[in-house]
Amino acid sequence: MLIENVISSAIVRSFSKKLEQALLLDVAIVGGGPSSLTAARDLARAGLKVAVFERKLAPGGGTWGGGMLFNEVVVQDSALHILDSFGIRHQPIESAGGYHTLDSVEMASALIYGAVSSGAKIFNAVSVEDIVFKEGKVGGLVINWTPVERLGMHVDPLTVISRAVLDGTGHPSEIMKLASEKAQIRLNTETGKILGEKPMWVDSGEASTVENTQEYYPGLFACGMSANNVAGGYRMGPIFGGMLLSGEKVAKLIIQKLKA
Ligand code: 48H
Repeated sequence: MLIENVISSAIVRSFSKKLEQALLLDVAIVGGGPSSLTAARDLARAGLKVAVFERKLAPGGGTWGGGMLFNEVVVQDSALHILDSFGIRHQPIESAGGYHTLDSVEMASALIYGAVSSGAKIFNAVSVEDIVFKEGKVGGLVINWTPVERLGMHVDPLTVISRAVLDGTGHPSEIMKLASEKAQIRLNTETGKILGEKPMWVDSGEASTVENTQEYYPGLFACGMSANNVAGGYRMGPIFGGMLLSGEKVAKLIIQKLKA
């Protein structure tokens, strides 16, 4: 027995099994930010087969950096139950009733662990470069390694088939953009197109992030900043309650749809 060979073949075997099992999903999630990690955890807990495809090496999206690299974020009362369900600690802000600070590194790592330990699979360093759009339906994702994307290598992708696709790509709404511009889908917005994120207005942005979390085309959902960008909501800076509540809401909508 050569341990060098044992290690390498065990990794290849178990990764291949994990990826093969993720090629046919109930829910394919793009991006591992706070909203989609919350959704992934809730969807997996509901017994759905779910995987998150995250471009970066570390999932967590914009959580890690807090506000301007001060690694603390703020969450309001209405989302404390979600922090508590992940075991994330928080402290009240004395000067502002109803708001709390928390360590952004604790938050990112707890969200990731909560999603994975509930049964969601996370594929990091994987970029979603296209959608499957077949017979008028969004039916999955087209994936490739991030280094392949970054180096501009001409390497054909692989495909993931899913009953629902969730765009959790944050500010750029990458999947909704592909749907709107490349598949020429009419999205469920006022104009049928992406309306675009508005400037900072914290309370409006927090409320609209949750309101705008919905199915924008049969089988295609958006959460977090992606939903806000699609529906033209305001931004809110380093307050994260809306992201968590958006993830919680979209998981409920998807469960309702897939279990109907
Ligand atoms: C694979 C991709 C792809 C792709 C992007 O931005 P995120 O943290 O997502 P949200 O919406 O859950 O949280 C938003 C929050 O972090 C934030 O930015 C706030 C509150 N801003 C307020 C303000 O005023 O600025 O994470 C999205 C993730 C990232 O990790 C990307 O790397 C990943 O999606 N991603 N992964 N394939 N095509 N596109």
